[in-house]
Amino acid sequence: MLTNTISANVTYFGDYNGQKIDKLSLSNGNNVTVSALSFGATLYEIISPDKQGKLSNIVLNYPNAADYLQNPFYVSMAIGRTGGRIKNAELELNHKTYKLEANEGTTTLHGGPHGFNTHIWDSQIIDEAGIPAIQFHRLQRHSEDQFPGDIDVTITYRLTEDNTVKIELAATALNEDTVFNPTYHTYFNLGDSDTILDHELMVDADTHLAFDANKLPTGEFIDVDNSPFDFRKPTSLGKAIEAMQNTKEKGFDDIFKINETNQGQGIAVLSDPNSGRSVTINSDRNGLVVFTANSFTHDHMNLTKTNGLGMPYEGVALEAQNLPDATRFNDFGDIVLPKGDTVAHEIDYHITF
Ligand code: FUC
Repeated sequence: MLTNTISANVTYFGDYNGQKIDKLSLSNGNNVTVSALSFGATLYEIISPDKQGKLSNIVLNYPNAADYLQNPFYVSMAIGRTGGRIKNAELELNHKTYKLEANEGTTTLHGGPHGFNTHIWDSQIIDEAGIPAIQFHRLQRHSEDQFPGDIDVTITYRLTEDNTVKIELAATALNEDTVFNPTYHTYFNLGDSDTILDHELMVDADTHLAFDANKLPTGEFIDVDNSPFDFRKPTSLGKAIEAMQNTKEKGFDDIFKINETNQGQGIAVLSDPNSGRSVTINSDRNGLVVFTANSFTHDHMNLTKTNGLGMPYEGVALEAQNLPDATRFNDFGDIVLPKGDTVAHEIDYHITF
């Protein structure tokens, strides 16, 4: 029988608004550690060896809980109920329109101003047949975020012996039909450099979404063929970002539609040739947001990696989710969670070094 090497640890991280924040960690026998905070169910760090065995954190983070809400970038936080933008803060469901709260002009972004990332979650280490896992739980109520009905949400982190971090996001609709399209806003930087310009990215997507001026999807899909959006083979992020310098965004803040042929061989692979580290992302959802942190600023970004300053391209957020605002379009996939039903979505990061 194989011996379980996964161990768990809980430490005090700091205070937020007078409340105690815990940091919960899992480690395996290969010196890989994943830690998450009860504040926002935030993915705080993934420590991984490089090809020489040197340990570094490969996920952007901040030293204090309060730093996380000082800017609009959702650094590695849990996002829900719905990732991405909802037009006019109006959720279409069952031929009705539900008025939500806007938090970006007239748009609801990433679950609105009272989404998953803004709360302190109940947290514990659980035992699953002798293997520890991290579990976060809370009731997200209609009275908090104006989405229809209350949902009971559980987020579970698992770490495997072969260096996969598995994050499961599960919800039960308690009293009304609602929507559930959560994600993790994980920013990776796999190396020792301040930016991800030396990284390579593969995304299994033939198309990406067209947007209007408010970054809201128009419903059209654009072929990646012959464009800087073609990441179907591993592609230099530095070169692709250079090819975007004539755009307003000066990089990527885009939503790729994952090919239906994907069968768990990785919807995306991010690699850093210098450190030898690589992350393969798996998810059963039909979308991936790629945000290359183009608009990161120096101010209000007390990032650990760059000692208190942020900078463009410091990380790349890879957000596995269903295509956004999906109830408005016929072919964007199903995010409806009927009353009484439970759904679970998993996002996996398999690390090699
Ligand atoms: C991504 C982007 C948004 C926003 C956010 C922090 O989800 O699509 O534009 O900047 O990250």
